[in-house]
Amino acid sequence: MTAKLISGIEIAKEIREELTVEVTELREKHNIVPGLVTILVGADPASQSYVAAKNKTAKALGINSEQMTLDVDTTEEDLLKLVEKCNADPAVNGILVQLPLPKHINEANVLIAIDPAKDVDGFHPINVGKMVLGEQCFLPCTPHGILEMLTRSGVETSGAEVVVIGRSNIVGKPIANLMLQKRDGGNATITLCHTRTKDMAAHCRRADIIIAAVGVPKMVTADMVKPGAAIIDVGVNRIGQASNGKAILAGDVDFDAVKEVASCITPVPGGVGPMTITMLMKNTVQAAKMAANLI
Ligand code: L34
Repeated sequence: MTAKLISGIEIAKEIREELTVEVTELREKHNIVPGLVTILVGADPASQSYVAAKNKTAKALGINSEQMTLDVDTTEEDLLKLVEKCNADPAVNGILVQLPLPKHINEANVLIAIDPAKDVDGFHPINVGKMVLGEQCFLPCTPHGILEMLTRSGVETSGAEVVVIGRSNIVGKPIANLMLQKRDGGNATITLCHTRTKDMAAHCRRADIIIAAVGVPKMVTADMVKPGAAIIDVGVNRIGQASNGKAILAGDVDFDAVKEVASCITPVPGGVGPMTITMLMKNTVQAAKMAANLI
């Protein structure tokens, strides 16, 4: 069996077309241009490429996007001052501070400083709390993207056994929470596995859907997958460098072997990554509409 490919590039394109209509309408009917600020501290190559992609995508959609790049030695105090400035600027609807931050900066202090109404990453404790309660809020971009991939490609989640591997605040915890809720892409039975899980393979083999978000290349092997399962690979691991200098990427799933067992699977690259970027755009448009009392 060869699994159907769930293309993040294709689904992201579909959502961006919907967003283009919304952004055009905001501009033409309400004279509003959504504004996004992305803040990058330091020069980590992966973070640089993700933030650049976010700005490029925003601009292509007609969102006003500004990237602020700060020196790796920037103090927490100076970063907090910049966040405050963006909080106070009515032209800024969304603020994104790319993670991870350098070690000398306390991430929690920075995330809590962002105005929850501009927290398009959905990382502020108020938005995390609302998400867990199932209230209206900004959903974190990667989990939000995964829900869209599952629903738009017709993967049944209601009553499904889902195994999430990885307990990060960015992916594992929120996707587990969202998929157990009564909502589209939800109503699943969740098992959340992590580094201390005994016999991870046994849990995985029961799963109708596996969501791998661990950061270990090719960790999910074919023998861990039930025939016909749906596989969402969140890992973007840099495993080497090609002769042209480009990074060689691998997911958390052994794609070539697992695709012979699964019913559908997301690739790396071109899977969850592009969806993460696109859901940031969706949240930014939502923030602009909320600021104008349109929703
Ligand atoms: N604040 N920090 C904040 N928000 C986020 O939502 C993120 N994340 C994660 C890391 N830190 C963050 C991202 O933006 C991961 N992430 C992210 C975004 C995009 C891509 C991967 C991770 C992506 O587009 N990946 C491409 C490959 C890009 C490449 O060549 O490196 C893909 O096709 O998977």
